Amino acid sequence: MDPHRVILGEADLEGHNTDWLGMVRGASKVLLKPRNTEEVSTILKYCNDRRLAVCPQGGNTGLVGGSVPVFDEIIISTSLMTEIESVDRLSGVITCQSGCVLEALDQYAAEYGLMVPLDLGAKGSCHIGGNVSTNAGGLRVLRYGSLHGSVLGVEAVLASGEIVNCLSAMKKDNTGYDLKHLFIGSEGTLGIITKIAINCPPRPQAVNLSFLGLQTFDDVLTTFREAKDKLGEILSSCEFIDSSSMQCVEENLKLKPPIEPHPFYMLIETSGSNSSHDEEKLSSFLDYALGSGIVTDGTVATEPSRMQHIWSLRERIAEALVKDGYTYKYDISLPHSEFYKMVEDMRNHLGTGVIRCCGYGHIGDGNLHLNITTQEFDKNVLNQIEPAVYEWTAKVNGSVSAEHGLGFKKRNFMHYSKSLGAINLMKQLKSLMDPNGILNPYKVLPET
Ligand code: FAD
Ligand code: 2HG
Ligand code: ZN
Repeated sequence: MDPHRVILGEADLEGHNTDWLGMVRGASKVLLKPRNTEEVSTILKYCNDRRLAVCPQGGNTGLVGGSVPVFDEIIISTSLMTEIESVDRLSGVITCQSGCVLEALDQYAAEYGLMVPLDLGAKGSCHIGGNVSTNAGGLRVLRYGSLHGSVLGVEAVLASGEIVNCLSAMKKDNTGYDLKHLFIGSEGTLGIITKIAINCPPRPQAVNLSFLGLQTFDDVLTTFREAKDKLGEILSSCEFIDSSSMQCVEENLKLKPPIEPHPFYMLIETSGSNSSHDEEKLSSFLDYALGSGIVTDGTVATEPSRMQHIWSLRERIAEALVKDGYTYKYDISLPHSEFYKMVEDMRNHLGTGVIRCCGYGHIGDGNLHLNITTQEFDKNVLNQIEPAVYEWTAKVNGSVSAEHGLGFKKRNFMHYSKSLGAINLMKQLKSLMDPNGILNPYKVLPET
């Protein structure tokens, strides 16, 4: 490999040894940048034969410490694996290498009138391989479903260096076990994903975004239900933000919401193929929502720059929170009936010992982002939050990781959402596919 593809210097490795939140730090001394599947295979075979541990890394935007080494694992970066192999305009399937940056891939899809059915705040740096490896959710799961549905094929390299080609571009393929699903969401512990075939829907020609202010969380739920009923097939996103999250964006990023302060805000997006039809539907939904009082203020954007501003209020909350100091981050699935009670209970429980305890997220998917911040890490605060937050989630049959995965930080909490039998089967699969345990060790599976 040429020297530009083997990174050895401590300074050059610093950013790759540290996660996006700046909370998890490893001490790798080597980062390799393969260009293709064969090179990934050669590297893994070499490492496996010598029992050298590796950490696959995409855009390093993961939020659970899975993308950085724990000790001195060799980092294998997909940053040079950016080739797009094919686009089928009729079926909508794009086949590409795993290092394509999500936003760049989506821009490429746009040239063919298609869109990548996944969007998230980290789109400018995350890789499609990282997205698939974490089964990232994001802003449009409500409309397009999860990557388990959109990803049609995966090519991956096992720890031994063996290449597993499950790169079908067919919408239907029932020939035996659907092995690609093992790689989707396994966070680099079962193989390194080298190529992906993803189903891309037509790019919508008409997009409208409304930003709403609401007085109670019950109103948020009613508005979501009404939006599903009244907007039907054109509803493409339904997100919520509480006032504490919005205050954080205002204070730390100096962004301003387009309406007066409210206890809750919602973003409701429609996407379709006929603007007058969509606008009519959205305006009759808004007339209803404002007329019945479930929404007390709102604005609609159709121009790209206004939509972008409104989206940034939502997408940049994670960045705003980091500026408070230390963030205790929880990404949980909850039944809608219990959704905001979790934030209120936690806020009461923590009292004034924290900067903020806020909730926002993908209300359309039942996915709450509960975030608590303090100036610096405080063990007492952590002990007040955990394990209470996980016990609370388990009691209502929620999930302790809705979309970010388990990585290094959450692996020991898996049992709150998975049975012992399921965890044991996962361990058996890991032993079968990576018998020497070289692939992203200390991640996903619990320590004991
Ligand atoms: P990395 O962070 O580099 O890696 C993530 C995991 O995947 C690691 O375990 C790594 O080892 C593994 N991995 C990476 N590439 C491969 C590969 N080719 N083969 C095998 N394993 C691999 N997530 C959501 O689900 N929804 C959101 O809305 C969302 N918004 C975000 C917003 C911001 C601002 C940020 C910073 C993060 C957000 N995330 C969100 C977290 C999310 O998991 C990622 O951003 C994204 O999916 C990770 O992609 P990445 O390329 O950065 O992967
Ligand atoms: C989002 O939806 C991301 O903005 C990040 O998943 C959530 O940081 C978080 O809590
Ligand atoms: Zn999210």
